[in-house]
Amino acid sequence: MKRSLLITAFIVILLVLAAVTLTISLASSEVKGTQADEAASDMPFWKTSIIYQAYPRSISDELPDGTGDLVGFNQRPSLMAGITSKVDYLRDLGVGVVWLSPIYESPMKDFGYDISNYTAIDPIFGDMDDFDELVARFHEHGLKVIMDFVPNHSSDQHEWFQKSVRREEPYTDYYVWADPKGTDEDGSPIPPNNWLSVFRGSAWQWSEERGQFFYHQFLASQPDLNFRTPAVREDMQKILTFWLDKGVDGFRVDAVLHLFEVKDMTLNEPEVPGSEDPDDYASLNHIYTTDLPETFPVIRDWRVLLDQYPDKLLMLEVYSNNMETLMKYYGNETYPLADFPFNFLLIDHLKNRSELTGESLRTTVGLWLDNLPKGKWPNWVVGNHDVRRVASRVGEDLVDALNMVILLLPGTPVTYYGEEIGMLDTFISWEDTQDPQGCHWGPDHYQEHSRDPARTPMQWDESKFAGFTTANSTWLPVNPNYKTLNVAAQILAQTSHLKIYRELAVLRREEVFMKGNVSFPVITKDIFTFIRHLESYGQYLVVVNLSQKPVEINLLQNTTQELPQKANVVMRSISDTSENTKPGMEVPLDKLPLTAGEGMVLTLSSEV
Ligand code: TEU
Repeated sequence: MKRSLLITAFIVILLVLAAVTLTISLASSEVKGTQADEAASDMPFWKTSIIYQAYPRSISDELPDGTGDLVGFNQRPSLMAGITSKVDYLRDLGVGVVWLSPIYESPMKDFGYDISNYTAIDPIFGDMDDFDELVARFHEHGLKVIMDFVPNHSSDQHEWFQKSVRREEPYTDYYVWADPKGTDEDGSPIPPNNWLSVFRGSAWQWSEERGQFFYHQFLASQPDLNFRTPAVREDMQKILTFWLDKGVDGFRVDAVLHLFEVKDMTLNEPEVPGSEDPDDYASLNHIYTTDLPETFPVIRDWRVLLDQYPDKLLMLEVYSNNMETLMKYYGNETYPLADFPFNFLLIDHLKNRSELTGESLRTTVGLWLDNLPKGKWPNWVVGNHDVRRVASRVGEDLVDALNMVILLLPGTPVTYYGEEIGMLDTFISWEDTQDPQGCHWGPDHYQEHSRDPARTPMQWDESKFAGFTTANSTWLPVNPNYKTLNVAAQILAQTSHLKIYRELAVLRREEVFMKGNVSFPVITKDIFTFIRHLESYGQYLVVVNLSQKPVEINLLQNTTQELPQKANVVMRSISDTSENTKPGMEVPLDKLPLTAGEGMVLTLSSEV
């Protein structure tokens, strides 16, 4: 009797203790959450969030026709239900903003970047109700939605173009039309100048019906709109207003550099010395067709329009490596333009592993930070739908480290779908090639130019077609590595790229990452490091081994600033299985072992 009483008392004490511990831990996690939210509360959403680029053709296919779509889980319940059904995944991933590549009505010659109706959803993705539901569901879960906006050109199937060809007012000057320079010996009209398409060959296409050439910076089925025509600008304002009124949270603007061309169509662009292929866009210096000063008032109008709504994001695609050119697109304090032009410097820099060193990475990161106009905010991009996947370019071993770098440097990271699980390029045969840029280079050179390898379906699980569709085929092949490289496997695994990514997404919400400053204490050929520091909020050290071999480094010897003897590991790349550097452990900074390509995040306890 006595014994059973004792046992009961013991159990009661245990239960009370467990309840107290649970309450304390809940309370402390609440405190942590509140702190993070406070850190974010006085900053616009796009500064505190990760932006996730969803390429809608390749996220999830519900309809199912082998191409991804938007349709909502509620409307057509199914295991696979378009992007909308991935809202929980995205929220759990820790991203705050989802940028959708174009979903407008389109003949899909350039996979949505050729728009035939700017205010309609292409049936391949669903309809306007599906879109409204996507926005509602995303907003419900605290996610923002950014639309891709493609003002430089429309599809040749757009009503405006059809009417422009026929010189129907007010559309006559909606596009860039020019008379021929003359006729060749066969009597064919000669284009007005030597301007080239980004996708190869002349940028001029003859219209028999109108008896003039039209200009196309990209495909001939993507005629350039004429921004010198006020009605075009007004229509673009109306289109933006339409989507803003629907509740979208901002825009990513396509091909901004190409918005204007000089008025004088007799001017030829100078050739780049030594270029051998006259059809290659890179063979000319694009002084008359890119980055014209007329662009800025147009962007300014968009900024002003967006500012009539609370909290809207404007980000611009400006492909340039000229810092002065790039920074102009931020505008300045009295003439604000974009919240940011994308920072593609890392994409350019991370072409392959052989050129990647701690020093070169430091220089590239510094280029953006040091040139940033006063009060402006950085951003970091390592991949998108126009380039090969970063894990294929520089090596799978660097996946975690690069996510640490872009998520923990000051500024907004942009993640291209699949980067969180380390997706790789998919080999696409010439027969399967879809991308017009690849097709234009022909069977011998398509591989160097095709963008298809980075656009293949998201790898969700190990079921057929990686859980992307129940159709019998997919618009681009699924990467054969999907059986092992997929979201479900990485959720189950004890350590995975996905888990690291999720942890990073939580960590970066701390005040020190939102508001702290950055320094680069140790930079060598192999090693890239940075410290994030905020007075009275502590400091974090990120260390990356860019070499392809394991190293043991002495950070204390090579440092430009005082470092403590020891630090505590917060997280490390999944390749590191050492018993001595497990998260939570104290490690010596004069003898820090790192695997090839490893990234490690540490806390420095003492102020330095
Ligand atoms: O890319 C356009 C763009 O700016 C680049 O292609 C750039 O012109 C080139 O790299 C210069 O060397 C956007 C989209 O991202 C792309 O997918 C589309 O194909 C293109 O516009 C046309 O809309």
